[in-house]
Amino acid sequence: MAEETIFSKIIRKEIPADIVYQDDLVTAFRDISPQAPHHLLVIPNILIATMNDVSEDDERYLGRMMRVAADLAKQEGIAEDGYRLIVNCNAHGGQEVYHIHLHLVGGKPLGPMLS
Ligand code: DGP
Repeated sequence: MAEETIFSKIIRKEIPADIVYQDDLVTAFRDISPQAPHHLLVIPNILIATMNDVSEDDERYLGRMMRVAADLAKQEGIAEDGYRLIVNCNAHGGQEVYHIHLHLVGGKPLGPMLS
């Protein structure tokens, strides 16, 4: 069983976060350390530690995360110019928080890859 992270506390509103969207499946909030003018995180409301742990039963969470990210990009006013969605996995992927999260990053040209 994976250990809870700070993101579980954000979902339960036990610690402050700039939550921009929440429903029965996902929560979205502003990244504490933004890498671009717009940097949101979209997470499932259940603990899935890494992409390696995603099961068929989790598909509705993953699907909702993608759709909500697309809606938020429009809400943030960055959909037309474009943006990037990123999921980091484990050490080589640069994952720091072991509760999967979709980064929604935009508001400037991002180049070929984020470092
Ligand atoms: P990753 O490297 O993909 O695991 O990214 C984790 C992101 O989570 C990183 O961009 C910073 C963000 N983050 C970590 N702790 C907190 C927190 O307590 N609040 C918020 N809003 N973001 C956090």
